[in-house]
Amino acid sequence: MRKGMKFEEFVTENAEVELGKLLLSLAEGCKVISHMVNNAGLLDVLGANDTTNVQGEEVQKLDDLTNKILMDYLKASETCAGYVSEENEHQVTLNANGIFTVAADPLDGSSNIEVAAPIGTIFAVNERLSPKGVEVEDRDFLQKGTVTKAAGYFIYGSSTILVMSIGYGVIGFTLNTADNEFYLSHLNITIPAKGKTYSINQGNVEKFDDGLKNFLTHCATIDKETSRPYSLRYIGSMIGDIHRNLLKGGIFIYPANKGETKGKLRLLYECIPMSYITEQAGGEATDGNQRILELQPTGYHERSAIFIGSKNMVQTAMGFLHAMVKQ
Ligand code: AHM
Ligand code: MG
Repeated sequence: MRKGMKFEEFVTENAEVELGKLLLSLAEGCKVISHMVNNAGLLDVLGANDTTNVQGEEVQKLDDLTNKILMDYLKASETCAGYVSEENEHQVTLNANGIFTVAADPLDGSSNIEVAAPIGTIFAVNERLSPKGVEVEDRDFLQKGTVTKAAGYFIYGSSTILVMSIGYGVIGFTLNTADNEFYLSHLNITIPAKGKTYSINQGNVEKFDDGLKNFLTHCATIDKETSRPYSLRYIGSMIGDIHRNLLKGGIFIYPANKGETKGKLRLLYECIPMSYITEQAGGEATDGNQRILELQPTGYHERSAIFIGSKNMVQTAMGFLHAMVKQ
């Protein structure tokens, strides 16, 4: 594996043939999405669709378009049996003879579309459990993150970058706008064990449990030895925040409100793929009690609290949450 190699070359040399076909199709679809996002102001794609998704959220035109693009390209892969996403209430069979399923958030952070902040596509690939030749079933998708076959995200920021793992560490490919090809740009991404950044919607602080409030106070307390106070960085786009923390170190938190156990972010196509990538890069991800990858999904659109990022920071946060650390 060498820097500068084409994504296609990487896939041919490193992934099983069937998985390779799926990943190549996905990347082709995301090139189209990247172009659309980059030129959004010039195309008639900004704004809402006048519809709501299964979660009652306003659907942006780009949410809908990107969902359709992903479905078309994954169908063309011939190896992707089925698809579920933030925009689809139920699973869709794409290729009855396919052997994988994909759970995706086609355009995460879509409230940032109109302000040109980073947004992205998140995906997780599983092996289907039902027999080939028939429609896909719930069990093909509702699998723990510990058996994820591949996962990653495309970030559409100042560059378009694909960050992914097929179970052997994390690498990144940058889209070269000159020839519209992805090239290996980030070899062996590892998240620093300590970071100096915390990412959380601090505006919700009154809804947080005391343990979390104490952790946030800890982050903002001056202490030269541990380089505190840490910097608060929150874009409102999970992909943007986690991508930064993955490369530079940090913790991203989307907690449950006081007295609740679920947060805002969806387990299947947001928390599991981002946790898979983070663990593959040497970091940690938990819902506050359990490793995210060990949670058994029970519904496509189920939510989870998440604390994800640098090992030491996640562990310190858990200490505060469980009141094992005094300030
Ligand atoms: P979306 O999938 O509808 O775009 O929502 C998910 C996004 C995340 O990317 C981000 O971290 C979070 O919502 C921000 O939520 P909030 O505005 O409550 O802080
Ligand atoms: Mg999302």
